[in-house]
Amino acid sequence: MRKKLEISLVRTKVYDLLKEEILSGEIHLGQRLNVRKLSEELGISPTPVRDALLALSADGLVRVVPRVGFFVTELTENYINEIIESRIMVESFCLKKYFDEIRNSPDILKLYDEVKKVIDTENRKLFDESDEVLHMLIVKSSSNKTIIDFYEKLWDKIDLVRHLNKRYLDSNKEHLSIIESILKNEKESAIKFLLRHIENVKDETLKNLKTSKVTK
Ligand code: NI
Repeated sequence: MRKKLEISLVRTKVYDLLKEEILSGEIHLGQRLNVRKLSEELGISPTPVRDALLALSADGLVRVVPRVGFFVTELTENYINEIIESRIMVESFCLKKYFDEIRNSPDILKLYDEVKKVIDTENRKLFDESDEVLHMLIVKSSSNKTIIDFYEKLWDKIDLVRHLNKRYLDSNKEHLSIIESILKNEKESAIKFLLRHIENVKDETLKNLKTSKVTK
């Protein structure tokens, strides 16, 4: 019983560690993840490492090649299109259906200030944070646990491609337009601005994917 608990704790720790290294780019996209090497480096048995990698593959961050091994998911045009389509599906649905909840949320005004702060400071980290808050706010306002769970898993994949969006100051302006439309109670224009924003993110991500393959 106690042994089992320890194994699952180690697995969770390995999972968190690897996930952080993948999302931060410390472990490169497409890089092979060797179970034996990782377990030696971490000083633990291979089992929790393998379990953690399987959990990451269920999240879509790691790819399993049978009889070959584990690899960090490589970004392809198709993969990015899938992420973008899923975003459009969830975010536009939630913005449309839960518009009033979003508009009346106590977080929206705070977010508005944060987004304006990005304009003044041009701080990328601040942008990344407010980006996550805005898109999560739209989805979380649904209070639909199933949709929120789905979107949180999706966000990990969005995180994986986020460094490819270099036009963050333009993205920030788009966020501002979305929020201002919400605050002015202009639902149709908020939806229009959101869709345009996600399309722009897609174009930029695909454009930079083609030029950054070797360097990343
Ligand atoms: Ni955004």
